[in-house]
Amino acid sequence: MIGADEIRARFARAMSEMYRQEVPQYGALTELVARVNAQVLRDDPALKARLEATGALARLDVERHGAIRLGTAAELATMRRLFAVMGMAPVGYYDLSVAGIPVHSTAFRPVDEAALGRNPFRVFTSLLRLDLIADVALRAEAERILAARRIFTPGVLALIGQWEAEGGLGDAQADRFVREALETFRWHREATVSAATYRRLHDAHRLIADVVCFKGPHINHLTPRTLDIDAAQAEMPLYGMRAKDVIEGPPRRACPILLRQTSFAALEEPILFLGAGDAGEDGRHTARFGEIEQRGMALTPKGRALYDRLLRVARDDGPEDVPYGARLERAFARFPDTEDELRGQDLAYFRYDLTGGASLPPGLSAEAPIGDLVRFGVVVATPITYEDFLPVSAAGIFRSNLGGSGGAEYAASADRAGFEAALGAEVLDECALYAALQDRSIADVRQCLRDATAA
Ligand code: OOG
Ligand code: NI
Repeated sequence: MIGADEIRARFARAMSEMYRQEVPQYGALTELVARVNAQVLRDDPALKARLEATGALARLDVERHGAIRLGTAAELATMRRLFAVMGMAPVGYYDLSVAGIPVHSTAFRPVDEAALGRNPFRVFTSLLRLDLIADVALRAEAERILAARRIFTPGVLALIGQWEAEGGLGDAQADRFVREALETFRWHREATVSAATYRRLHDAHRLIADVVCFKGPHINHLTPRTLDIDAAQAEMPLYGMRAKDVIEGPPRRACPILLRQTSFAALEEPILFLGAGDAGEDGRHTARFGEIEQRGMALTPKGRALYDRLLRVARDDGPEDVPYGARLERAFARFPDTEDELRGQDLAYFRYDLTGGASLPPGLSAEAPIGDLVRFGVVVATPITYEDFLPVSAAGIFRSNLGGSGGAEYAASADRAGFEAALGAEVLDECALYAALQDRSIADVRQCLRDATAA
């Protein structure tokens, strides 16, 4: 039997190869990021040592996230089963209607530390919300078109069923699963609708056309992780890529938090509409783009609330004549930027490990406050990496690839229950995952200290 981690690693590799063929600029982007990362590691041996110690270095070269947009509840439910074969579970609920984008989303990803270390491949997965579309006739037409398509191959459905029944796949079956699953994410230049239908859906929202008019949910980007997004952003024009103006997320800091992202504009690709004679009618569609990300530490609910507040300050309350980047810097001056403060004020999650050398000083027990154990050098605290996404940033990425204006306004309305009903499961709470990792590391440290004292 081949384990879920191995299947995920094979799939991520195959997806990356496919996307490099489909979108050559993605290949250039991965080269750029590899160069920037190598430079950062040369310049910062301390960072390199830390990444090595936490296993983050080993996964860096293969680390990718992608994104897809689905049209129906049934597609989402089957996608959950497909990702389960690869050890990927739905984490988090993201409501993007607040930003004028008619979707809600989750991220399928590995959850435990060992699996993340093996291959942290994740897919930001959105479900189109036809309920937000006011035009009843158009909504019905979109539903009818979506109901007729089959985005999964019979082969992959059979293998998912077999995995569920038997709890695993053999080597050859795992390879077949990867091949068959990949078909769902492939680009098809043949639209499933006429030019007129495409235009009607496109006029309601470009995103609706992207989801409804094609045979499947083509992977729309694949994102490598950089250690210095400012350097990578500055180099993008040298590779002929037009990066979006603003890096989404927090500003550059001494202690990186959460996630910073930037993208290059979607390509205009030739498509072929249905009908209009044998050859079909030519059209053009923009959907697929490139993105890079830099990951920082996961924030506690308290830290996240501060992040959200300062981001609002930078967006809404900043003086109009000051550029956004400067407003962001100014707002985030109020976010502590040393690890001691972030830990002391309970703003970020950390994992704790024994330093090895130090033994318990007199007067300190295994049950002492963890902060004391760190202060006396018994224990070292390392920030836990943020493995998830940010709704405001995601909306910015969506928008920059929908040709500027997002178009319609929607009455903001999260519908987590509706999303979970479609998914056929609850989404996991990301903070609970980080807290569990932190708590387990503290419990392990204490147990080791108790054992050492008893010995
Ligand atoms: C997804 C956009 C969000 C991210 O990294 O936040 C995203 C999409 O355009 O489908 O990928
Ligand atoms: Ni992305």
